Amino acid sequence: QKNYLRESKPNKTKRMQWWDDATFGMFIHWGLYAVPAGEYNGKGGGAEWIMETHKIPVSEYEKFAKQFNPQKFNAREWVRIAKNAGAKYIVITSKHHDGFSIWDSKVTNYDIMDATPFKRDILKELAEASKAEGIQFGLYHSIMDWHQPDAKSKDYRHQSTEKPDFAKYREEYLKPQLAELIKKYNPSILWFDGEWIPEWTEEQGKDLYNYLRNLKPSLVINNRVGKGRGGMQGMSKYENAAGDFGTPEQEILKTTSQDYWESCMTLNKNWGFVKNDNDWKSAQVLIDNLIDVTAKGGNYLLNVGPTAEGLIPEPSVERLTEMGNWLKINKQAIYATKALANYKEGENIKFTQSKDGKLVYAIFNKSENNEIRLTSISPKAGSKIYLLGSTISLTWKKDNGATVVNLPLELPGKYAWTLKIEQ
Ligand code: H79
Repeated sequence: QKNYLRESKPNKTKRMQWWDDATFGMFIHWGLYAVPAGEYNGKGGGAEWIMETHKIPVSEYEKFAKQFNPQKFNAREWVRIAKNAGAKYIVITSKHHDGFSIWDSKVTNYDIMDATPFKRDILKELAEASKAEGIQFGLYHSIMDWHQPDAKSKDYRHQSTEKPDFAKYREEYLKPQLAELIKKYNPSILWFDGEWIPEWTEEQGKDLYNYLRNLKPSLVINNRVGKGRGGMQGMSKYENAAGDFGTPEQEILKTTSQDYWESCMTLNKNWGFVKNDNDWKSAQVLIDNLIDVTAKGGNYLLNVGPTAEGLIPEPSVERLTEMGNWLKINKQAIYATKALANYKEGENIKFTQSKDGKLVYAIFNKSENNEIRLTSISPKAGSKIYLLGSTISLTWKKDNGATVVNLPLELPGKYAWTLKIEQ
């Protein structure tokens, strides 16, 4: 057993490079909770948390498995939706808090093969489709488990009166399932959650981290594997916490960070599918978020919650398509870039730079008088400035210390535009 907890910085940089360069991923929350779709016994509330929200007994919740038969599921189609959005990786819920396994697990019968009429290995199909389409494949896995008797946490009412043996769950259920997932589907990322239960400790997290890296050294693992996460802003709150990156949830860091981080966010209100959740973020907001996250050096993991039929909701697809169209023009400013100390100017301009620092990208979502004034960066005389999506070199001048760039009358595409500045 090698100790991966004290990896050298150059090693980590190398291992994390593809992930750091990827910048944009698609999260997928899919499981039995897609069946009730946010409503139980005529009452709304809860999505992937519906079991807890409505205090549904295990034996009742298990019945959703019999109804889980997503005949319209097409793995290739889902991966193409991600790819067409410009996402470079997907992360799907192998098991959420409800404890249901959406792959062919030999460790339990509470899985897609034994408990549902569907009987198709969802993860196998998605792993293969991802490989075929050149998309990195990641798995979300909940440490907390409301179904396994030995996993029952004293924090949740699903606990039984018997004494749960958490160590047994950890050693004989959680770890074997994870080993199975690595062996069968070769994931690039493991994304843990549900680590806040008091039964889980930082020591167990470090142990698990090491166990998994020994099984697959190149794995990228989030910081929820241990107890380091500081609330919903998600960054590790102490030195040497287990995990490779911070996980702000439904929020974006206020500024740049020295640590790797990824902001995960929903497209509407919920992670899992909820039939009457129509509170969709606009394409403008989503693209502004992607720019903001990138300028601050993070990744953006944007979620879809497919239906029990196996479809990614159309409003999600529409927004992801808009993002993909925007990225087709502006991709150079997003992927494989790094943050500038001065990551923004005013409210409407954000900066990124190429890895070698030779190119600066000024991304703006608003301009006045067909010009952009920049005061926080100062290109050398003779520097060329281009607009991404156009080949014409723009005219510019210095004015009172500011750099004033003349924009063409017609800007390519919608939502936001990028000046590429050759320093
Ligand atoms: O899978 C999705 C949600 O179901 C799950 N995470 C995303 C990715 C999620 N679980 N819980 N929440 C979201 C909100 C829970 C917050 C709390 Fe806590 C858990 C409050 C107290 C315990 C974590 C630990 C945040 C603050 C302390």
